[in-house]
Amino acid sequence: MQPALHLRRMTTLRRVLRRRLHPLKLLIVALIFVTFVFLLQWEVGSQNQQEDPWLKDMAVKRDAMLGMVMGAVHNLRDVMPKMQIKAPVRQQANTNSTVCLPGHYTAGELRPALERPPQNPLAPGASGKPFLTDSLSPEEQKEKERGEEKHCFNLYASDRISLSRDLGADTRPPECIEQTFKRCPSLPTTSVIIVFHNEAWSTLLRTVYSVLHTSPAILLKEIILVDDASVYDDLKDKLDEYLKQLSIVQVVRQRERKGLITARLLGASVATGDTLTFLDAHCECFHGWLEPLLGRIAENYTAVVSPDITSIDFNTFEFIKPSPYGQKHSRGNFDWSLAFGWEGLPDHERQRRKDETHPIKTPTFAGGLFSISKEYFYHIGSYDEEMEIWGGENIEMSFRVWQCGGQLEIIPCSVVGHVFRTKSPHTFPKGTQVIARNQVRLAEVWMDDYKEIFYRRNSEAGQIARDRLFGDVSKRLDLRARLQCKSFSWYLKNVYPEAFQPDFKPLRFGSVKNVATDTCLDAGENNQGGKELIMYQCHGLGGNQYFEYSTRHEIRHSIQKELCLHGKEGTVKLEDCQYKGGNTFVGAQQKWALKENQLFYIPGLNLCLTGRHERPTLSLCDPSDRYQLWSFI
Ligand SMILES: [Mn+2]
Repeated sequence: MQPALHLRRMTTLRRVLRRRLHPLKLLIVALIFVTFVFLLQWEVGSQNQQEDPWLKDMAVKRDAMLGMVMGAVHNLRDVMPKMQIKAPVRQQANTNSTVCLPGHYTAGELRPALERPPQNPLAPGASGKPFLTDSLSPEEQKEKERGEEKHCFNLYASDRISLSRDLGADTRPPECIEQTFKRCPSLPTTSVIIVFHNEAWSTLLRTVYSVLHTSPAILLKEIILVDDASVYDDLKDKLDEYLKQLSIVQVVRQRERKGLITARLLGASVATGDTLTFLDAHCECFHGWLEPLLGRIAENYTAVVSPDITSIDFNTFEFIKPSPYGQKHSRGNFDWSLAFGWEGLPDHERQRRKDETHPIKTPTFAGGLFSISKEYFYHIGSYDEEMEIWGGENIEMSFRVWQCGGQLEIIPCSVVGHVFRTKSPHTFPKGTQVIARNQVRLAEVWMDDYKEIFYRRNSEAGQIARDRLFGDVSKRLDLRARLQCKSFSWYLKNVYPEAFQPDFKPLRFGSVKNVATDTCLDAGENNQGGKELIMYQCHGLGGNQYFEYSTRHEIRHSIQKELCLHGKEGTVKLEDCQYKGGNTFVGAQQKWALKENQLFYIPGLNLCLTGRHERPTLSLCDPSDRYQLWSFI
């Protein structure tokens, strides 16, 4: 009896003890938890502090301690009741199923597809230097002029510069030169697609060799030349024959001239790389141009990236090299006639970038030179296949990429030269109406109500829109709906808040016709502000003769820049508008009243606009003077 009772007591005691121990365990857990939370707070709090050795030491100790606490927490986890819902285990994106090694690519791994043969440093244009062709014999001069007429650049010079010329030392900023690229996720491969139409042999082949000499072999899948129905003989069989020695280069041909957009789609359709890199047919690539573009896409699959485009002089073929100290960068913009332009970076964008390896966000892109993931290219709607020839496709793609969740960037460490010409040597098969039609298509699909601002400024486009002569856009609207793309006002607010937004409904708009002379107020050629206006025959096309009487009573000529009719002691000029949105306001010189609907009157100066002289001026108001009567037509 006795021992049995004793035994029973012992078990009860143990049970009690066990029960008693339970709250104790909980207390330990709670204590550890509190310490853990405290340490986490510390971690967050110390993130912005400067790192000095003492702090670093502390941080190491703290991390060790944190490790111990975490270990304890893990050990005790099993005794705690499983009531808490844990955060889901983050799934690794499975885009890169191929095994890749840790670390960074070595220079050896990134050897070019084709080693550049030794170059004579004294040869014409060597090291990217200018080739001067000022003192030529009469025959040479003739050859030069013939080339210039055909291509609008100095073909004579280009033909004498090595197809494999080097561009001298790598002058990019040090952080670009020293930039290395992770092996994991690996850099994607690329297919370089070059569209050409009647390109000169030497510029086309120099572009090809330049890509081969500067692109790592492991990244360059192929070069695809797309011939958009060239008529020059040497670009046919001779080109095919010549390219047989370069197995990585192939030519696909478009029999009928259909333009850049269809040609690029044709090139993309045969491409086998992970990414597509579009180049013009008269480019030269600088040291290390490809890796930063592909590196950015590896980092962000939705990034559509352009190199920093530098100039190859169309007369001397000098390659303008980047500066080691970095340069004032530009980004792409657009005006309300939907023309692409360049502008300096706003302060917030400059401050956001820590060094030159950081991408520049850009509202629009020039669209000639860029890389994009091939999958993303199709996902985001490649190009509007019903756009013709050329024009507007870059603005279309800019709006589309941003509104549908991607980003458009310029990568300053990637430098590619391009021969910028002052005019195009090519004919437009159907005239400029093609561009207006392309622009209407993009406005109809992406710009919502803002399209009216454009239509007012381009009468031809406005007419195409009203007559519905822009073709079927339903497929593009479907794409916009399917990708759940954001509105144009979202784009303006978030991507290009610096853009001036003109009135949706100006009080008056159109051309301003003088009753006495029957001619129209005209900004004159290339008036960027600061110049007087002219009187010119009314053409009804908008452009230089487009003015609007704004709700703030300015007479705005807002096509490229925001310019306003500005009165000053008898003269009238176009000046930067004083009202720029936000807290700015219209000054007395830019505030107009339309008296009796026909007198353009500045109350601040008590003067009226007159067309009596060669140029519009200001004079004392006289309603009986027909030269002072104007009307919007
Ligand atoms: Mn070009």
